[in-house]
Amino acid sequence: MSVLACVALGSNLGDRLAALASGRDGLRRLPDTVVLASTEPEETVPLGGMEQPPYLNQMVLLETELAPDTLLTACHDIEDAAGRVRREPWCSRTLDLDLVRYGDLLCDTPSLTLPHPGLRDRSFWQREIARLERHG
Ligand code: PH2
Ligand code: MG
Ligand code: MG
Repeated sequence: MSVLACVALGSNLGDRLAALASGRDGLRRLPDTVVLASTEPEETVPLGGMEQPPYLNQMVLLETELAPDTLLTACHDIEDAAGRVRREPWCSRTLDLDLVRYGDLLCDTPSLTLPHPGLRDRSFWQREIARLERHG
């Protein structure tokens, strides 16, 4: 059974556009997954109170047969392949892929909360999802 999922991409280090492109490529290569639509990259003010460069953010709509935890692990593998170094939470990153929605699934486990809790206060994610929903 396939599910519509939203993955948020973010980058604020190095060549941000190239990082987002490698994230989209990684998603396109996933098995049993089709990228249906992406929003245009948009520059956003860094959230979280740490001094850091501005982000480019983008949202991708997928149709996937992967289970949510499998999709999340695949997102982390794509981040690692883009050279992401994990330091403290909310620090600058070459590429961040967050699973924001997985169909209508609600879950709250130590490794995955759906919908992503950041959706409540990230107006750019809400706006991007609204654009993707218009895609049909
Ligand atoms: N991601 C963060 C921390 N702060 N700020 C913006 N504008 N965009 C992000 O994607 C973002 C952030 C940690 O994941
Ligand atoms: Mg994030
Ligand atoms: Mg993340």
